[in-house]
Amino acid sequence: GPLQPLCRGAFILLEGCDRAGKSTQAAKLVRKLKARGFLVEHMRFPDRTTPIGNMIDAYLKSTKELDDHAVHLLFSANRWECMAKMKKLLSSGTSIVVERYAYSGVTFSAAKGLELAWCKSPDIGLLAPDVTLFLDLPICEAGKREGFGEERYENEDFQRNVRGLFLDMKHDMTVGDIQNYARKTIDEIHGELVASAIETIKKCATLPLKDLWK
Ligand code: NYM
Repeated sequence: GPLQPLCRGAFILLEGCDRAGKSTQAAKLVRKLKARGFLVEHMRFPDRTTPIGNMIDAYLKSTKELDDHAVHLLFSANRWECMAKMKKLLSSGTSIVVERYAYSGVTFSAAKGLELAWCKSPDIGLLAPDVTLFLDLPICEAGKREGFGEERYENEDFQRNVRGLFLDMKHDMTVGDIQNYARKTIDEIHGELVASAIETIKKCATLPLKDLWK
């Protein structure tokens, strides 16, 4: 008989400035999706567990200095080295909830003054997210959160620049849709993320995977 089309998983991306609640929300989202019977894995960038990720970790903790361009390329390489795993998961029907991706890559480096087009180019052709959910917490709130200031980039002026650059990329991130999550409770945000994630999983099940910025 005719072959059943294989349902692929969805690539669900959470983006935002530092301390916006991405880790909290990603963990809650993954737990909820699993409880509803979906196959899902949680990933985050940078993936600090690989040799490239080790270098990035040392840079973020300021135990190592690196040229801005060089570290930008390391962040991108850290995504490329995960492509095979991500493609395999998605094609076998497992969805992935990912914290940060190329949008963080571009905004953080562009906020240092690197040219936007140059920043985007090493990430062209990565897997494209099916939906990008931007957690937009006001920077003054993020600055009050526990741990803010521990790592490189965690100061309010820099984060304000990063946020502006994220907002400039809104149109581009609308592979799915971007929403304003400011001034809502953890549970309200969670509810919206669950709804978007499930809608995306259903919508993408039989669509081909896409390439980023191509
Ligand atoms: N970051 C993250 C970048 O500068 N470029 C990138 O490509 C990515 C993925 O690393 N301040 C920055 C943003 C964060 C820092 O992120 C580490 P996290 O989510 O705190 O582990």
